[in-house]
This record gives sequence, structure tokens and C-alpha cells, in this order.
Amino acid sequence: MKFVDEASIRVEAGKGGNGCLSFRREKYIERGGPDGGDGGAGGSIYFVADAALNTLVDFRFQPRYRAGSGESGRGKDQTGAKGEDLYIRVPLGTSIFDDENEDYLGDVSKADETLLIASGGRNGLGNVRFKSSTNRAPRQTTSGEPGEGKSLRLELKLIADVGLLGLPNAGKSTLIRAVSAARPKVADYPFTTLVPNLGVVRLGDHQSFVIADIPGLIEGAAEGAGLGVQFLKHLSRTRVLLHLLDIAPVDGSNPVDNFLTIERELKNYSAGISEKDRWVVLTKTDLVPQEDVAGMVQDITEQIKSSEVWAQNPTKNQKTSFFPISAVSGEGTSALTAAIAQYLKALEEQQVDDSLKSVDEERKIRDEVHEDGLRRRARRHASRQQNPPGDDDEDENNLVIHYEP
Ligand SMILES: Nc1nc2c(ncn2[C@@H]2O[C@H](COP(=O)(O)OP(=O)(O)OP(=O)(O)O)[C@@H](O)[C@H]2O)c(=O)[nH]1
Ligand SMILES: [Mg+2]
Repeated sequence: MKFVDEASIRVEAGKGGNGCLSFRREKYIERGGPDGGDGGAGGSIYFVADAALNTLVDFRFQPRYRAGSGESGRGKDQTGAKGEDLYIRVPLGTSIFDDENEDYLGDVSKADETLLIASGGRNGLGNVRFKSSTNRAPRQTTSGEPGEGKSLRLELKLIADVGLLGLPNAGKSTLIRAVSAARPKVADYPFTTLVPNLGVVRLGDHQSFVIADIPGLIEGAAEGAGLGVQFLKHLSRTRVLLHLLDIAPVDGSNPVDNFLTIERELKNYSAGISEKDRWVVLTKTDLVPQEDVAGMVQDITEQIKSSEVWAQNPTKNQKTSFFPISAVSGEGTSALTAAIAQYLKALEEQQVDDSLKSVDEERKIRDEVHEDGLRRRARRHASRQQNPPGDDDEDENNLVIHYEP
């Protein structure tokens, strides 16, 4: 299963400035001749790859982009200033398509790589340009040309940074709904979630991360019981797992036992996954009297920390490992997302130094995205020609997160 982030945007490069019609007029100089300068060229629009971005969510809030127009030329043969170029920052691996004819326009895959996407309009010429031996006083100028305008579709294959796990009904889907634009179904029966959902959590301009909600796990999951195990592999690329634990389960079960059940399954399933950083999130704190929350959290925390499973948890020394939240009242959710963002940022900074291993992996992923994008494009194009618009086919293996402008 692949997760694809999409955004539709409109870009308009700047118009070229008009040429100027002017004649030199100075005391004692008669018929000074033409001196109207050229206009400035319109600004162009470029994409530039930014390693610090990892989703297209910002484009949801700003779907239109314009570069500066060139200024008109002036007398005394002065050229108008060039319109300012616009650089739009996109995550590494973003593929760009023309939204109208489905043409593939390119992608940016290395940090700071730029791609010209819409050229600024050509500048107009001033009348000084048209001077000739036969026409000493030309009144001719040309206008600046409009810049290129394009409707674009951006695509990015998303890799979840954060994975949610827990028993059915632990509140995974409710949490992802509370912190992102994802809208998975929520209900008070187990196995509400049948396929993974991805949510993009946005913490302000240029800061976002991706969180994956997978179906609940149950005892025996590692041997195939329930649904969850086939989705565990999607968590293999996440950087931190949140283990969600209902603080007061309606079935009367003990949260600590529930925690141990899931941890055992993880261990049985794969060493790789069970060694991932893991935080404990105690959910539904609004269901217990407020004055009891702190005591219960402390109690559960202590019991978990004294368990054998916890002793083997490689992240056991982290101070930030326990988060009480209520996705319904919102209590504790921003503290959680802020801690995740900070954690991911710290990891990113570390990886700048020792990322050689992941370079190959990233390249592979990008190649995949690229080819995948082309295939999807071709399919969509074919289907548009066969079917009336609106009958869009989406590859059933791709889950698309599309931000409508
Ligand atoms: N009061 C309260 N109820 C919650 C909270 N979070 C989830 N719930 C309820 O718990 C039930 C299960 O929530 P889901 O988010 O569907 O749980 P899930 O972990 O996604 O469950 P599965 O998809 O079945 O694995 C629903 O009835 C939710 O309304 C919370 O913070 N407070
Ligand atoms: Mg769910």
C-alpha cells in the first residue's frame, strides 16, 4: 500500500514590462532622438526542494502563486526592473504534473535542486530600439508578454513518521481525527478500522508530520489473528510508535494487561518493530473523574515500568514516554504532537550527520514514486479519455490524500 499526498495549485509567472515611447528633450538639443527604454522581463516561478518539508499540506492553505511583473521602460533609455522570481519550496521527491493535460513536468529530488516551472513574460522593447537610418524618430514600441500560467498537480509519496498501535477501540482513529484532517470512521465496536489511514499533522507553516492509523491488534495477532498483523509492516518505516492504551476500558480489562498483550505480539511479530521507539499514550482521560487522572496515570506508568517487557524496551529511559490524553476534549493532544515534532526534528538533525545508509533507501523510494506517478498518470489519462470527467479511477493500492484548494 502506498500513500500519496496530492495538491492542486495554480502558478502565474510575471508579465513582461512594456517598452517606453519617449524622445530626448533637453535645452539646446533639438530633435534629441528616441530614448524610450525596454521593459523588464517578468519573474519566473521555480520549485526548489527543501529537505525540511515532508508533506504537501501547506499548499492546502495557499493554492495560488504569482511571480512579480517586470516594470515598464522609461525615458532616458532606462530599462524597467525585472519582475521578482518566485521560489516555491516543496518536499524532496515531489513530482509535478500539468493538471490540464496530465503531462509530467519533472520532479525535484536533491536538496536545493530547482526546477523552472513557469517562465516570466518577455519584456517589451522601447522606441530606441527601432531607430534606423531611414526612421530617426520611431514611435514604435512593443508590449511585454504575459507570463506562463499553469494549473499543476503536485504528488508526493508519503512515508508515515508516526504509527499508532493498540487494541481495537483504544481510540486510535479518534486521535488521528483530532490532530489531522484525516477522517477515518470511529465507532464503539472493535475493528472499525479495516485499512490504514494516514493523517498529516500540521503544526504551523513548514512543520508537519505524517501519522498512520492501522487496524487494532489483538492477542495472537503475530500468528495472524484479527486484522492488524498484515498492516504492521506499514509501520516498519515509521520513526516512533505510539501505543494507545484505554485508561478505563468499558470491558473492565486492566490497562496494564492490555499493554503487555500488545507488546508481546510486537515482539513475536518482528524484532525490528519491537525495537522501535515507542511511547505510551493513555487515552480517554475524560471518562474518569478529573481528580483521579493523575493517580491512575502514575499507577499504570509504575506497573508498566516494572514489567519485564518494559525492561527490554530500548526507549525505556525516555522521560517523555507517557502521555495522558483525551481526543474528545483535546486535553493533552497538543502536548503530544509538539513532543513528536520536536523528537522528529532532533532525529532529522542527527541524520544529517550519519545518513549515508538512508541515502540509497531514499533514492529507491523516490524512483518508486517517480515511476508510480507516471503509471498513475497514464492510467488516469486513459480513463479520462474513455469515461466522462468525474469518473476518476484511483489505483486501489494507492491511498490518496488530496487537499482540495
Ligand atoms: N470519551 C472518549 N471516548 C473516546 C476517546 N477516544 C475514543 N473514544 C471512543 O472510543 C471508541 C473507539 O474509538 P476508535 O477511535 O474508533 O478506536 P480505534 O482504536 O480506532 O478502534 P479500531 O479501529 O476498532 O481498532 C469510540 O466510541 C470513540 O468515540 C476519548 O478520548 N474520550
Ligand atoms: Mg480505528
